[in-house]
Amino acid sequence: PKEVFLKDYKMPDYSFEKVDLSFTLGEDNTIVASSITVSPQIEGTPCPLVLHGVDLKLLSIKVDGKELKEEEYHVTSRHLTLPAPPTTTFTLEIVTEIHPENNTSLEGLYKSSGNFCTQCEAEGFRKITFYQDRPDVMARYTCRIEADKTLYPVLLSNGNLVEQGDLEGGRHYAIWEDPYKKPSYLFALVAGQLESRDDSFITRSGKNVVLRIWTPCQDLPKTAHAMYSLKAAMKWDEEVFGLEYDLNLFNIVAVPDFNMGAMENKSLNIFNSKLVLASPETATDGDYAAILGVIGHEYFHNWTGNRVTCRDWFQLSLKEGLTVFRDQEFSSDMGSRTVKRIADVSRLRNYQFPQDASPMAHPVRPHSYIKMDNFYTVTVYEKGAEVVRMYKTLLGTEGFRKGMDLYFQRHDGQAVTCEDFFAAMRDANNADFSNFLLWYSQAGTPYVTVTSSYNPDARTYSLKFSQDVPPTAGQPVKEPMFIPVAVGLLDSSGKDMPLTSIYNEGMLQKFDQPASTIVLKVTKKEEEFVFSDIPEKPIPSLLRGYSAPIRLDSDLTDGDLFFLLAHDSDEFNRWEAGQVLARKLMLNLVADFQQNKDLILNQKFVNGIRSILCDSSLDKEFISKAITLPGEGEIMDMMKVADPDAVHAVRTFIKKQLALELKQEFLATVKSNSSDEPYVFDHQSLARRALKNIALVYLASLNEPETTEFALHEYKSATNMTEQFAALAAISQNPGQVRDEVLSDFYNKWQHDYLVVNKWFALQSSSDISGNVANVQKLLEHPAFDLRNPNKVYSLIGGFCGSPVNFHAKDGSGYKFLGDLVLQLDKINPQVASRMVSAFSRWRRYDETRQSLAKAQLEMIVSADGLSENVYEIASKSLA
Ligand code: BAL
Ligand code: ZN
Repeated sequence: PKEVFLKDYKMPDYSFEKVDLSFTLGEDNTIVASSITVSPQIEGTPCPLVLHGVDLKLLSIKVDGKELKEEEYHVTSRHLTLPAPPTTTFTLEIVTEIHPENNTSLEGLYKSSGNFCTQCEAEGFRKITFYQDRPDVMARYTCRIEADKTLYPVLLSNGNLVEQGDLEGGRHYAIWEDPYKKPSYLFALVAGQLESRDDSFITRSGKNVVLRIWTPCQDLPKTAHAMYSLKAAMKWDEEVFGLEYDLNLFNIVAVPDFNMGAMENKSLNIFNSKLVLASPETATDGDYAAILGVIGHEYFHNWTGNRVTCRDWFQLSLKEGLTVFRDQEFSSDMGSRTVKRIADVSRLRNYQFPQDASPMAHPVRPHSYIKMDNFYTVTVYEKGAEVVRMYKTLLGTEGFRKGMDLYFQRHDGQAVTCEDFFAAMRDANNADFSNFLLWYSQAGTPYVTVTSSYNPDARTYSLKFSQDVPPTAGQPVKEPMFIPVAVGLLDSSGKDMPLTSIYNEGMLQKFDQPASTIVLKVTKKEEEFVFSDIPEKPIPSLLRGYSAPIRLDSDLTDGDLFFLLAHDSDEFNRWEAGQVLARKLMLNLVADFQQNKDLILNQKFVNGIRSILCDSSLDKEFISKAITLPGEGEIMDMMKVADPDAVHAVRTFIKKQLALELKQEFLATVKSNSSDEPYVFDHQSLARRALKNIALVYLASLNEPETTEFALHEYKSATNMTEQFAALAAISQNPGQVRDEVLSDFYNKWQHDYLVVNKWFALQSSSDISGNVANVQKLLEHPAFDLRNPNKVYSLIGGFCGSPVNFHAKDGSGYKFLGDLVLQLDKINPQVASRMVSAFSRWRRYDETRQSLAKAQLEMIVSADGLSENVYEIASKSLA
């Protein structure tokens, strides 16, 4: 397979001004006719025109109305080339035949539950027609859709509906026109039996925008929250970034078969139905929050992605990192900022850090790829969002907004690069960012250590930083990064000391106003910062709000950490202090476990958890996060050789021990947070449910008849999915008859709702119950399971890979299960198969036995006949 490199980027040889598409949709085939106005970049200079095209049957090709002779073009399995097209502007007309009815890759035009829909990002448009399928080719599109009127009464595409009518033979048509230039990846078409929830939004300049969310009729009642989220997002973007919607119509369509979460096609967002449909009875608070965030995310792309797009796919984080940052901020403003930050940082640590330390480690802007689909990663998205967040940390809210304004002023309607974003931020603020761009080009999580010292005579306090970026594939040696570290100093009463000046690299910086938090700019391998006028030895609160995506190690003692946990004014760092303590404690217990020592839980830790749990001044959602132990993956990630069994045993031990010692407190928590009120998705209510649910998980871990009965009562009396599912999950921790009965009761209740059934699959597949691979094998045969549906695969197979003990079972059964399935899946849907094979990429982190078992599966996969490029890239890079 051919690798594409960023360094080889070349402008396209031809620009496309206007594209008229016409689709004749049928049951046995679809005919796509395109008419494109093509202009050479340099007039008068002969140059071949190379169009992308995959799985297309070419029916005809004309230039300026004249059919081309066979010798005037040639077609391969990937391209259509015109070796000598006209050297001035011309019209190219192409007719192709495609087969959406057989397209299981869910890329290009395909069918989902009988309806037609598209997914073109990154390179799916080439499965629809021959085209320069790259984001820097931006054109104005019209789209005519013709189909059977009974089977496909609704015909949608981008932009405005300009014409529609009936045709002979029970057929009808619609013509859509998008006034904005766009790259092919933003093209969309939907045709099917759908109905819409309609609403409207008046923009701040007074424009009326019609909003429509389309689903099959029976799902319409479940779109209320999505509509609420859309309107909230539209308002938020106006208020926070001054960005207004630019058309009179905004459509969202929910489809059950979708590789990703959702897609930001211009004015016609297509969503995985999981991220649109919600009712209190069927969706959890987590689902509601995800819908809010993703509806916001796709809407925000209208400016960050669509109006200003990427020059090439290496720049993906330009739109994704920025838009994730925007959706994170939106969700923060709609709920608890601290809790959202905690959730985002946990996600980064549990998924991105491991990727950054694996053979698949890549910079936020990758240098190369075989299949771009493989780079829609937590690094490009989540670490990319952290990079954007650092601009804001460095420039402040106003400075960041100035940078955004300049970015749009300079680049509206263009396809640009990460440097363009950087330059806008820098120029709008006259900022000195020195080596900040390294965040885009260097992979690996920087490791920063801090040592502190206090000089009582000079009343100075020094923080010495040392940074190291670990080597990653293709990048053995790294430069020091530009790391913003937000710092506060606590006095002995727990209050923030006023900070008045700082000395660094021979420069004394005095602040106009004393500050409680300042942002240190750490740019060198070793660097010291000295605070003056510090009356007593402080406790430092480092990396407040998690101001940079790094691993931080400091000389804080356990006593300091308990102090921060109790007093830090930065709530994120209060949580973090607890997490640092828990990680240390867990790692020590893992060592004990490995040496067959008795496990003993530190009483100070138990007391710390108790005091958080019982502190009525704290936000309940914050408490639920603060009493949640770090994930097993996070702990394994900190070990030299990851030991899933030991980590699992230790985490289970601590959980049970806490439940034993704090049983009365947990019981009281569940009782005092129960409510008969109807479900409302607001912060206060979801915080209450979050706290109640975690308390229930602790209690049920005891596996005593009394606690199981208690959880069962919660399961039976729940009136919403958040509480019902949490009770089910709590009970399911313990194998046995109760578990089996409750799982089967849940299925019987919800078998008609595929989204709920997916939760049921995921709960079972991700279970830690030993030997669970056999259950998962059985579930593959369940009538509700289907390998062709990505959500089902993510629930059942993805869920299984997320269970460290079972996926990494020492007998290799988990690896074999996945290896076999990857090959089956690859024949159906390479993108989904390649996501699944990623679970192997960290195989070197484990002991030798596991290494050789996982490696054997990867070798088997790589050598399989007819393997997709998607799976080949991940599997071969994992082996490298
Ligand atoms: N652009 C792909 C889906 C998303 O990130 O919005
Ligand atoms: Zn996105």
